Amino acid sequence: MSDSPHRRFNPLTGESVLVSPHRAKRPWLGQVEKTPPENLPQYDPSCYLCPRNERAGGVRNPDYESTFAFDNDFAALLPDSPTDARSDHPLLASVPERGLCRVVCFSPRHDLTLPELELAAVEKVIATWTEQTVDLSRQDFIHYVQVFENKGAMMGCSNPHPHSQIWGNEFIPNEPAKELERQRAYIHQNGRTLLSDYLAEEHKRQERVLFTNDYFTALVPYWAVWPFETMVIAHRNVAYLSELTPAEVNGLAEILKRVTTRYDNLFEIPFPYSMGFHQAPFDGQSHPEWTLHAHFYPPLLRSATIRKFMVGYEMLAMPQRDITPETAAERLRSLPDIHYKHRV
Ligand code: H2U
Ligand code: ZN
Repeated sequence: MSDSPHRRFNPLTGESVLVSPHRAKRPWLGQVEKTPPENLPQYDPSCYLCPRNERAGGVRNPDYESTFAFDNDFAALLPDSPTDARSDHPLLASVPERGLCRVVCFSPRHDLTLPELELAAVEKVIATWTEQTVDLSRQDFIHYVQVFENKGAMMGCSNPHPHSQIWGNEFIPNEPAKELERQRAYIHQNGRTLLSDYLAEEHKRQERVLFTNDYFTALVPYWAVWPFETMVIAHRNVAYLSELTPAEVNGLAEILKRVTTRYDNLFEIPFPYSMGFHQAPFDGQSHPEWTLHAHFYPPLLRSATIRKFMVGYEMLAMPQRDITPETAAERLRSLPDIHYKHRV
């Protein structure tokens, strides 16, 4: 089946993807991307995220030595938006939404990305995401916290200085809302969590698993849409970053470093992606159905300069992919764990 066109179902969202493996060899005369800049300086005086520099809003960054979190100067959500304005027609529906947005710098070094950081520094990044999640979730109007990283100009990232964002929302956003509904329905029907059953099946088959340690597994999901999409899934049934033990944080850091190193090694460039963690909502309910996981969505398709476009059929009908998730997993598995910049 995997060589002929078929549809795959994503049990986390309830949506499907069309897989057309026979199309992978079609010629490309379309847009070619610029490769990301290499050999950045350790400190850039014009960077608004480097230590001691002034940001766009006029605030000066401290002389920070590991991670650094601050309130986004151009926040998409505000804590004090008026809550009374409602629309007066069901076809013109809107509700006010409050929230808080933060930026988290991974390192004072302008030139280092996640795969190039020491393991202890990646653990520190996870600790900061965790603290910030806990801090935002303490606000009574925040019911969901989204940790995410845009990496590379191709993904709309505004600055190569390694950083991520955290948005705390009043309402559960679309993607986590779909996952909540699907994971809930699954545990009600089966008495087990969706992602633990999925992990067990993937470990049995070994077709899409990239690597695993005692606490986390990285794999190309069966229903992946982006060519080299991956997921990192917790082995234990935890719903929040704050539930991770020190050993699990260490395991997560190791897996994140390995995934991003393989990505960079694939085309020997700082590999662009959007990634983020899906934690359970902070809605005052318990979430036994939820398994903590991360998604990586990288846009590149067949080289450092040819990306996948989500246009045409994807915009009007449904997502479609050419290379199979199994082929993508095979390619990522075959790459070394040593970053190409560190190779002797
Ligand atoms: P990206 O992850 O898309 O690069 O976003 C960086 C964020 O940094 C962006 O949301 C914020 C922007 O609003 N920012 C500041 O908060 N202060 C600045 O001085 C510039 C950018
Ligand atoms: Zn910088």
